[in-house]
Amino acid sequence: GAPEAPAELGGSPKRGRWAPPTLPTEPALYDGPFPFYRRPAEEGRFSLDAQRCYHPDARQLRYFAPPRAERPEPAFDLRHGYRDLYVRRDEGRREGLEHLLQWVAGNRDRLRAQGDAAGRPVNADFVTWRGHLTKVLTTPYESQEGWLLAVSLFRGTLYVSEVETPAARQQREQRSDMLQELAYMGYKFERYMCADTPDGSPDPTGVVNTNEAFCTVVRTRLGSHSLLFAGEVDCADPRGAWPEPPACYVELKTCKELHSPAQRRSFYRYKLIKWWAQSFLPGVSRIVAGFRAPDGSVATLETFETMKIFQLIRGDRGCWKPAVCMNFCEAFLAFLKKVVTEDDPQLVHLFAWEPGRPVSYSRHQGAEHVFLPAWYVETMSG
Ligand code: 0WD
Ligand code: CA
Repeated sequence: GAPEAPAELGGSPKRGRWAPPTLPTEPALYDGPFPFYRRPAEEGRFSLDAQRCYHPDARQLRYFAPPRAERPEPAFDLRHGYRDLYVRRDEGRREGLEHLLQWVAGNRDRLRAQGDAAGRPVNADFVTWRGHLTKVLTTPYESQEGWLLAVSLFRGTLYVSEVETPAARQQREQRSDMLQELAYMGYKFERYMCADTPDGSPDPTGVVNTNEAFCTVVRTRLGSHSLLFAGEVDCADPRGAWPEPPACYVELKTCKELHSPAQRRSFYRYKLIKWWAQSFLPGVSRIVAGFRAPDGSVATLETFETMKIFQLIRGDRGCWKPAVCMNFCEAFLAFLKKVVTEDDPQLVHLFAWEPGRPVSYSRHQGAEHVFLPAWYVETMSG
């Protein structure tokens, strides 16, 4: 069964005064059997074009077209185009759940027709971005970056939307040119690995525009929590072992080349946890990594099957455990259900976490932090 409810969950009386409950994050508290996680099913797709405009279709989906050899020949030059062929998304524009809500609103008749015992317009306990859940999954093992998640209950569904922490904002605004180039190299790698058509070949000469995105919307269940979330995916493999979405999707990553067993172990411990969580959540079956050489070329390609990653880390005592990540996520979702009980899109509970501390929350009524747009509340109330 599930791990025991942590002692702190009931709220700890401090000198007789009631203190709001918190949720501890220590891995040992969540070490238990892997919880029930239903195989994710694709519920829909949408695209964002070069101008960041929403389209309810798969026009931005690209196709996996890797080179034959593990060592690409001719070499991929990941730095090519950084100065002159790069159109960057305006990251200062906080989009929140906007595009996902556009998809929900556009599919409201179908979502309603799915039938919901509770009579909700959206037949799910939680609606959010996959990236937000990735952060929750990795929390028990994270020691660097905290998070802030805003939560509102609206017509029976909990909406979860990230708020940028002051530290993350500062980091984003002061990102060095070197880090920006590294981010570019990740996108450029996609251009070398993907084609625009199922039978096409990559054309890495064009512009990299990070406004463009293809997103899958999946439905799944973790323990007693039904989830509807969207995630950006890099490409689909029409010829792979799993031709159906979401298993046909391939996640592309770049990483500094590994030179020693110690470096590889550190990669498994600190980086692979994030890659695993991100792809496991929506049922993406493969992650293809390009390991970068110092000159900005790809030295080797390596494929990680999402479902086999736990075998790579199992032998390393003190390494992360997938079950801990999932049990913590289940406990966190239960915590949200327990705390956020008033159905009101104007009411926001802000859940905050910093490494070394438990998850805490604060309550905000009206204007401040409200994230469900008026158009969405109106559309879904009709
Ligand atoms: O405005 C916001 N607060 C956020 C917007 C926070 C998180 C995501 N987003 C947007 C992204 O721009 C994208 O449209 O949501 C969509 C992706 O959501 P997701 O799949 O839930 O996010 P995640 O799993 O963190 O990222 C998936 C991919 C990334 O791939 P890598 O390999 O780097 O993990 O989405 C892209 C990126 O390619 N991506 C972004 N691209 C530009 N700016 C960003 C970003 N801030 N975040 C993710
Ligand atoms: Ca990627």
